[in-house]
Amino acid sequence: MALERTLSIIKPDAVAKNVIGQIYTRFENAGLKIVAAKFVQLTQAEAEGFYAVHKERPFFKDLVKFMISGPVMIQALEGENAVLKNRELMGATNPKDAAPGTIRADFAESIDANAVHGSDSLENAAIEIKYFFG
Ligand code: RTP
Ligand code: MG
Repeated sequence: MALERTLSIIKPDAVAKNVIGQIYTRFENAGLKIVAAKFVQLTQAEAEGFYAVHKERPFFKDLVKFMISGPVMIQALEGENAVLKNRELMGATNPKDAAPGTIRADFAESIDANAVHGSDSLENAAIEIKYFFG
């Protein structure tokens, strides 16, 4: 087991639904510690830069538009196997495919408004934490 850090974003839909606390409780119950956090309105440039890996994908424009549609809560989570553990808590990208009891199954509406982001690898986690927290 390895102590890892991962980047998590509570997206505008979940912030608007007032479920930041419920999502934080899931992190805490899974042994993930919040070691940095900020509540921000992303600019278009920040959202485009963050999701740059997807810039050629057909959904890129809608994804950026959604991510700047309201404030987001950004946090770095630390714990044993934090990257995978957070992805398990989140559930599948499309909430229709997300396992019962996952964040996306319980709080997300659609593949676009899907409540949370989580780093998908340890390497990307380091890049994403640096992107938002320096
Ligand atoms: P995220 O990066 O936000 O944690 O989500 P993810 O790893 O589960 O999914 P990813 O493939 O990285 O896609 C990033 C976000 O783009 C939107 N998306 N839309 N319409 C589509 O086919 C589609 N595919 C992806 C989702 O909102 C996804 O969270
Ligand atoms: Mg992703």
